[in-house]
Amino acid sequence: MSRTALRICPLCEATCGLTLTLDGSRVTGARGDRDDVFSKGFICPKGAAFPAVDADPDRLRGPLVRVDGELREVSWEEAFDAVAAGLRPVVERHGPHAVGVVLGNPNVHTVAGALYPPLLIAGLGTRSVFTASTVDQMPKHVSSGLLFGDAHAIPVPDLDRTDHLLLIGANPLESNGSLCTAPDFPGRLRALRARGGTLTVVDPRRTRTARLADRHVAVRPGTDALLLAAMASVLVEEHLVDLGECAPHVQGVAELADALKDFTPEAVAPACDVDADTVRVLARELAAAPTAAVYGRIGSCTVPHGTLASWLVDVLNILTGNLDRPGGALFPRAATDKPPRPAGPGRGFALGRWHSRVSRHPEAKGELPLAALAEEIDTATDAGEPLRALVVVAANPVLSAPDGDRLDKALGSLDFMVSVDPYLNETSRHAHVVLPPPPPAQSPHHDFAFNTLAVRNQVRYTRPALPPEPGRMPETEILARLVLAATGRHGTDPEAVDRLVVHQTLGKAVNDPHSPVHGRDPEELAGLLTGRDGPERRLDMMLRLGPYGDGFGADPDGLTLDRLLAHPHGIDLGPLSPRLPQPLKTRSGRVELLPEPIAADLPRLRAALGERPDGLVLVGRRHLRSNNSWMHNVPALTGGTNRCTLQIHPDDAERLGVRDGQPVRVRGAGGEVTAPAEVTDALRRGVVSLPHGWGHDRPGTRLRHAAADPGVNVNQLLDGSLLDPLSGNAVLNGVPVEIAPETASGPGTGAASGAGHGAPAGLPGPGG
Ligand SMILES: Nc1nc2c(c(=O)[nH]1)N[C@H]1C(S)=C(S)[C@@H](COP(=O)(O)OP(=O)(O)OC[C@H]3O[C@@H](n4cnc5c(=O)[nH]c(N)nc54)[C@H](O)[C@@H]3O)O[C@H]1N2
Ligand SMILES: Nc1nc2c(c(=O)[nH]1)N[C@H]1C(S)=C(S)[C@@H](COP(=O)(O)OP(=O)(O)OC[C@H]3O[C@@H](n4cnc5c(=O)[nH]c(N)nc54)[C@H](O)[C@@H]3O)O[C@H]1N2
Ligand code: SF4
Ligand SMILES: [Mo]
Repeated sequence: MSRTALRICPLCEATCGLTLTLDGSRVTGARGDRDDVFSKGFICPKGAAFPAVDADPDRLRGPLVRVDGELREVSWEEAFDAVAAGLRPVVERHGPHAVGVVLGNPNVHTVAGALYPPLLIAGLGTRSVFTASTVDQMPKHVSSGLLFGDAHAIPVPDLDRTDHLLLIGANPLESNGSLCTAPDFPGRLRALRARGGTLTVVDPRRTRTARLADRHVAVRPGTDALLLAAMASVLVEEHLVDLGECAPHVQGVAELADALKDFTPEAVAPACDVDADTVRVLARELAAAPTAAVYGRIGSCTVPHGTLASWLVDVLNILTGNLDRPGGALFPRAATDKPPRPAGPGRGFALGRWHSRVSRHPEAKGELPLAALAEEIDTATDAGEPLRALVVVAANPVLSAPDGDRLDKALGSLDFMVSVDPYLNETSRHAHVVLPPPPPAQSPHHDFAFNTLAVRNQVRYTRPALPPEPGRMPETEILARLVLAATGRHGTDPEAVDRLVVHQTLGKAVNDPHSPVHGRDPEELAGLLTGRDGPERRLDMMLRLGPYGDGFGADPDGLTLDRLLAHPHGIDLGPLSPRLPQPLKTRSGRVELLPEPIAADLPRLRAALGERPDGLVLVGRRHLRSNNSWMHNVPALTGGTNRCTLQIHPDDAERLGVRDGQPVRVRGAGGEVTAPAEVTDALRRGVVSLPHGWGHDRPGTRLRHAAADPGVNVNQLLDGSLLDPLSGNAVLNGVPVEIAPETASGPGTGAASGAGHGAPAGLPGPGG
């Protein structure tokens, strides 16, 4: 007998509502939920493949523990015994910083990933925290931290109402959007054009998004900060600055104007390879549009001036009066946001409160660069102990971070490593204990992270569509037990973790004069929480204390978990609305337009004015039916155009003697890979492109389909030394490479074969 269940899709940031068809304990189909308040029936090919992703036979079914070098299936109890026995001695002998915590992207797509990793980090007391943020959006956090005093206050383009969208280094037709949660992003872009709005895309590739645009600017990779700085300087020079309603909340306009005056269109044109007239037009169009939003993503973040480019995106929004106004870029208000606090000066945002041990990289948002993980394990210094143990949750840095070969070796040298991961992959194969979460249909879903980045305020929650299979443990419980095992409380009831959080949160709330529960008894409030388990009670608490909450009775019409459960397709909370000055937490209580660390980084940007390297540079790309490193094992999502090829412009191909389909060797500072050429004029000259997340040819993994067509790891071309200095974000785009057609004697003969896992002669090897 088949039945249906609702499930929010966890496979990308668009958070579409799915209607799953279930047969017994299997998911047999997925379609878009037409009644979903936000996604209204939209689904993409990945969402449609949810049943195959969920049922992948290579997903691990139970925990594994390494015994005599071999991973063996054990009971959950034995697995957590092994975690406690592996981690505690490291903490006791070498201190908490010797245990690293590595968090990957899917943590923002799970309830468990939102609720427990902060407790793990705080409980361990480690400063050795590395996440996918530093190969992704850390520059945006740093820029928001400095501008607004809150690293999480990220303005989101008002896609549905804007008249003009300037999109930089993003390809939402393939990625479905990022730091801008918008189910059916492609449809929303078409609607923008249909209502007479304009779309400009800045991207070195003529992407599917660029093809939809009114204007495509094929900028030279890595130079967006220059382009945006020149646009800002045009606004100043041509008296087009108009802060609008946000003027009273902004300081530093004159200082900013002065700091940017060297970045004229003529000065940046040679470096950006965008003519000065175009830069002027881009600035004038932005200023002239009734409303406009500038939005930057991966291509503006994972570059040498990522923080400056991210800052300039918002600078342009501010200078044109588009920050915090409908049709511009606004701060969403999620149902689980912290209770609103009164506007006024805050604590500000500090950078570099500590540093990495080896290269002295400053922390940002409590994190060290993922690109420095390998050296923090494999290099001894006087500045403290190297990492001896790792807790890895939902991360595959061997493929997603620079120089996977070096990290691969380093992981193999750890005293202890535990991975919470459904797969035995390039990273988890090194673990001493692997704790596999259930597949998504057996897990609950709420978008703690993405609702704070959504183009419309709304709230949705889906309970597990299927009960856990025998032998499964919910990921929330896995992580709660992991917190206990890592912090010397192994064996305690995992619900105690949630009880403690509830106790502490309510204790704080009742003491806060601005809280609706001020003066009440926390134990009484805790008793009012509903939900069938600890994580649900925590969600109930967050909803009730949040900006739309019932305040535990203070507002009887307010939000509670019960109320949310009564709305299985979600509750719409309205369009984004102006919120300034409430979100500001800077010391001044205002938007600080030219923060000191930014000003101090501008000379580096000025130096880039003169740079114009003439070699080839590499950029990445995403494919609609893929997701970073972990979806190449699903046959329905691979093949066709989703292939690990080196795209190259026909003129470059001809000059270098490269034919379409021929294997080419690509060399970078970190190593060399060989991939088949795909000659296409969708790239600008001088730029080649390889997708990331491939390279599934290491031994000891259990990814049978992926291993059959492994592709190559683009991040092997990087040595981990190129970072955006303010954020510690890895430079993944605009990286210099050399390429040559494969010769018969060269390594790797088959299509997309790896070049072996050592660095080739003449290039620095691991550790060098
Ligand atoms: N060259 C280059 N490199 C890049 C990028 C790029 O554009 N170019 N992009 C970067 C970006 S934006 C990101 S976010 C990173 C991603 O980097 P990572 O987060 O390291 O990589 P993912 O491939 O997302 O893999 C995450 C891991 O989570 C596991 N997983 C999947 N579902 C779950 C789950 O429900 N629970 C748990 N516990 N685990 C799960 C998968 O098996 C996989 O091992 O890669 C970065 N690397
Ligand atoms: N299908 C699919 N969807 C995904 C993912 C996936 O792997 N596959 N990953 C998810 C994740 S973790 C993230 S973070 C998001 C990312 O979401 P997006 O940022 O939209 O991702 P990309 O498709 O990589 O788009 C980045 C674009 O930047 C361009 N670019 C490269 N260098 C430069 C540069 O220097 N300047 C400019 N202006 N452009 C440049 C590239 O050509 C590319 O088109 O996607 C998410 N969604
Ligand atoms: S767009 Fe993203 S969230 Fe929506 S169905 Fe596709 S993968 Fe899932
Ligand atoms: Mo990402």
